[in-house]
Amino acid sequence: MEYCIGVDLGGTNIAAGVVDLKTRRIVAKGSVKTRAPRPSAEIAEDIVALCHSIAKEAGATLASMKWIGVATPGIVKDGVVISANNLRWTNANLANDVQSRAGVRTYVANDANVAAYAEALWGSGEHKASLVAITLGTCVGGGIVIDSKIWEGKNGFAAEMGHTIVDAGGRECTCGKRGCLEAYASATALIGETRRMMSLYGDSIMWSMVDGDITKVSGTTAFRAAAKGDRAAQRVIDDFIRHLAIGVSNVINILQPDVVCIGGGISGEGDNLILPLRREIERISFGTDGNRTEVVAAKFRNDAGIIGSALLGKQDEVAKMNAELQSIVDNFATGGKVVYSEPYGSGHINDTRYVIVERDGERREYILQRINDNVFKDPVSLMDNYVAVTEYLRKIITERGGDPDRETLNAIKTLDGKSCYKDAEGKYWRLVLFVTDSESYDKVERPEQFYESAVAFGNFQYLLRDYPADTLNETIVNFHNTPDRYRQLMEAVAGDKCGRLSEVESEVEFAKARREFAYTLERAREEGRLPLKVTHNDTKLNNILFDKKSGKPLCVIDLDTIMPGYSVNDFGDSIRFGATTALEDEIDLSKVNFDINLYELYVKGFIEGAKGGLTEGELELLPIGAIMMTFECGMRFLTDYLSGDTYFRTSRPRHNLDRARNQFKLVSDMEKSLPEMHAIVKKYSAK
Ligand code: ADP
Ligand code: GN1
Ligand code: MG
Repeated sequence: MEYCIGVDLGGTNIAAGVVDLKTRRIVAKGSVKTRAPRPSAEIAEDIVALCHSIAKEAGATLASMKWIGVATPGIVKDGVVISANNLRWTNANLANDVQSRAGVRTYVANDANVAAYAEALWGSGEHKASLVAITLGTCVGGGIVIDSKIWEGKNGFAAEMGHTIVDAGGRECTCGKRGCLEAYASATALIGETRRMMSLYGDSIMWSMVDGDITKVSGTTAFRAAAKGDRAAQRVIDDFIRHLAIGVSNVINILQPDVVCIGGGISGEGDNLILPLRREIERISFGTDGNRTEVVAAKFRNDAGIIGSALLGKQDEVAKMNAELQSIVDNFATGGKVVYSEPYGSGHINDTRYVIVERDGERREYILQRINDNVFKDPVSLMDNYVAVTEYLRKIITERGGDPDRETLNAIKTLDGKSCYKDAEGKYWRLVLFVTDSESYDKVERPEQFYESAVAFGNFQYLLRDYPADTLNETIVNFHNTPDRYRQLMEAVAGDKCGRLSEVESEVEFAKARREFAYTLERAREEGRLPLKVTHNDTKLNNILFDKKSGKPLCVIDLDTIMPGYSVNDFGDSIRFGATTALEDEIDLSKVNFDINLYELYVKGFIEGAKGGLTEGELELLPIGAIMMTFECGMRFLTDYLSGDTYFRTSRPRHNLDRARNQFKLVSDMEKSLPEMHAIVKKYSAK
């Protein structure tokens, strides 16, 4: 659970929400009246009470929150509200007032900065290094985020875009100066101008739109009328966009950010606003075509305050993480500045991060992985396999005119020519080209997708049919030796290190009843009915990357366990993960059922992909491989549960036990379907 709280402190209401950083959802929400003006300590009391109540509603406690973030009006520097007119505060140490009462690390920032932060991390600035947000509301606010950090300026006054001057000596602004952007581009200004033009043009259709009542004019009136060809309205809009474009262009010419995002109520106009605004900005600002600052409408509206403030703690986290990752990336040949990083994927073994690295003004995407040295005892010989196999595949892909940067993995060499970097603590890291525009799935989303993944895994084996098996290192000894996995389970049962045995007795019985079965493939091998081949050994659906555009399989990944093995196990591992109605993590076993239709699709694809490369013995043993891998995986989860969850990554208590039960449920289903499973293999191998 990664929960934190975002508080949106306004002049009238205090709204707060518990935000789940993993799912990006607000899981509980609440609000109370601000009753300003009151001292910061009093308001902090109410904020903390509200935080307690929403934490409870989210099924958690305040103490379990990672942090609290608060968005406040006014000028803020390092958690202190220097001044806030509508709260009547000067130098209020709100961060401290909340933190000391809540006992949870608290961050405070200006509300426009917070809205910019939501947008930068989870909105239009996601994966970008810099974003400037301009909020068009009653006032015009702004926020600057660079490398996931809000720029407050030396005194907290930064990003006051509304008071940059777009017309020297022009309209009077509420701040007392003349010609400020706010006097032209706020909702207030837009409404004022709409009314003024209506007074000048009695024949404007805007009059009928407001039933002749000028007090009914809103920020959308002129936009709607202009879309219908009303000239007076068009003049309002042109004037509005011209000034806004000057304001935005000034920002672009100074900062050249990746993104400028326009928020606030008026941004709801969408393309009616953004398209002409972009045209005008392109005309008057610097930038090269194809590589200009993007100008977009904000993704977040009402929840920007809660989401953005809930994310405030990321500033410290990201800075720390980037510094750590930087010291790793610096050792690779195509190093550069780490401008972005985030945990990535749902693998159970390695520590995987997506990173963006900038070098010579160009950004490149990578996957940076800390190789799990608890699982892989010799990461260097693992990387020898990895590099040898990927170079072999690269050649084949290049020869047949494919894209070797996307159709296979590519490890970047370290400065001293090695394929992974060993840090001062003895941890091993690899940097791999990120396969662009790709995604992986934890569950089959479309049946054809499963069929296609079967062709891809079958074909992967086919491509490696001539690869010299004896040159490969065994990265995990006895990896898919099921009798040995059974032995390990019995050892864990006998040791009962964590006192969990009483909880899993029926699962242990389930395994014991299949002791003989565990030997089936090893016996077939001894009897010469099952050849050893170069196999992948971890053929879960999420170890294939699909092209985001075409939806087709692009690249087989997770090459840590390429070793001599049985093709029927590669087949079986895909079945246990994919030919089911639920995720591997599903707790409700009534939802976990073997899906024979998906099984059939996979059989068809795997046999096709193998291009006649499967022997009669292998074909006959495919259904056994499916049950074997499911049984083996269930035993592995159970063993790990009994041993204290040291192998597979878990994110909740009993996670491995739930997974074991899930797999055993599938084993039972498959056992019942075995005759049908054989018949299906026959159907497709006869062709
Ligand atoms: P694990 O052994 O922990 O499963 P993986 O190597 O499979 O580690 O990586 C975990 C996840 O990261 C994958 O399921 C995939 O979503 C993503 N991933 C890994 N390598 C790449 C890559 N080169 N490009 C894009 N995504 C990748
Ligand atoms: C692990 O690495 P990942 O998450 O793709 C495991 C597989 C298991 C699988 C269960 C090296 O796969 O063997 O079948 O979890 N990989 C290793 O989901 O042990
Ligand atoms: Mg994986």
